[in-house]
Amino acid sequence: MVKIGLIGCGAIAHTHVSNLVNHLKGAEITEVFDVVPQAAKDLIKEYQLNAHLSESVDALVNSNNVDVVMVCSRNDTHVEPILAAIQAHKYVFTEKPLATTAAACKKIIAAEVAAGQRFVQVGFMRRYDPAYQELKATIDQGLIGAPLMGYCRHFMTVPPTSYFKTENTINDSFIHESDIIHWLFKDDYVSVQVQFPRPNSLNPAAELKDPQIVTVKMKQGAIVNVYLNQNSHYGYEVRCQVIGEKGIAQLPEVNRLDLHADRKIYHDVDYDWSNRFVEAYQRELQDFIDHANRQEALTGPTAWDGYIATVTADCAIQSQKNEAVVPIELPERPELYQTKE
Ligand code: ISE
Repeated sequence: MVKIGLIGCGAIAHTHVSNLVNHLKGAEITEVFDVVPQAAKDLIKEYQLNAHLSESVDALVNSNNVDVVMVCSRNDTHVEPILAAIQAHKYVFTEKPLATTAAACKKIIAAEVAAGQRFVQVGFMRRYDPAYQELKATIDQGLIGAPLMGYCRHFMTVPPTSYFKTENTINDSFIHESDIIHWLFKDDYVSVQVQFPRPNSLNPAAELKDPQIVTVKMKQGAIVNVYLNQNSHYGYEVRCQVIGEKGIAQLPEVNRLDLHADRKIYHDVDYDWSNRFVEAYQRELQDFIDHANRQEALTGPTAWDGYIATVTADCAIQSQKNEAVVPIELPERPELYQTKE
C-alpha cells in the first residue's frame, strides 16, 4: 500500500481523492497540505481520510509517512514540491502543467538528470483516455499512413468565473493539446502561431480574448490547427482529427444515446472535462500507483513531456502579442528521456 502525501486541496484534488477512495487500489492518502489549512481539513473530513495535516510542503515531502507525492496545488506552485520530491528520491505525480514557464521546467529536468532517474509523472490524463489511445494505436499501426495534418477542438461551455484569461487559455487549456499532438504525431514542434478570429460578443470576461486559433508546425512538416473557445455556450467538446497519407483517424462523437424525437435527432454534450475524462483520470493515477508499488520505472508522461508542452505554450503566449509565427527551439533530449517518445 503506497502512502501518498497530497499538496493542494482544490477541485482537481477532490477528483483524484474521490477516485482513490472509491475506485483505485493500492494507495492511501496519509499526509495533506494546503496553504489554506481549512481546505485540507475539509477534504480529510469529506473523504474520511486517515491522514495527518502537514505544516509545510517540506514537512510533507520528507515525512516517513509519505512514499510518493501528489501535487494538485495552483499551477504556478508546482515546482517547489516537485524539486523537493526529486531530492528526497520519491515519485511525484503532478497535475499539469509541470510548471508555468519553460525556465522552471528546466530546473526539474536538471534535477532528474542529476539524480540519474525519472521521478515525475505529469497529469496529461488524455494519454490514458481509451479513445485517444485507439487513435494513437491506429496511427502507429500505419493505417492512415504518415500523419500530415490535423485539427483539434477544445471548447469549454463558459469560462468558470474570471479564471480564464487570454494567456492561461494557453498554459491551462491548450497545454493538453500541445502534449497530445506531439505524442500522436511522434514529432517535435518547430513553430507556433496564435491568431484571434472575430471576438465572441457573448464572452463576459474582460481579460479574455476569445476564441483563439493555434497553429503548430512540426519538424517533418506536419501542421495542426487547434481551435480554442472558452465560450462555446453549448457544451464541453474535445475533438481531434488526424489526416494521413491514405486515411483519416479521428476521435468518435461522444458515446451517448441518440434521441430521435420532435423531428430532431440529438444526444447530450458534456458540461466539462470531469465527465468527459472520468476513465482517463482513474487510469493515469492507477498507473502511477502501480509503478510506485512495484518500484518500477514510471512510464506515464515524463518531465520532458511537461517541458515540451510548456515551451510550446510559452512561445504561443509570445505569439499572442502580434499573431507572429514564433520558432520553437528545444535543447537536445537528455539520455534519461530517450526511451520515452
Ligand atoms: C482544465 O484544467 C483541464 O485540465 C481540462 O482538461 C481542460 O479541458 C481545461 O481547459 C482546463 O482548464
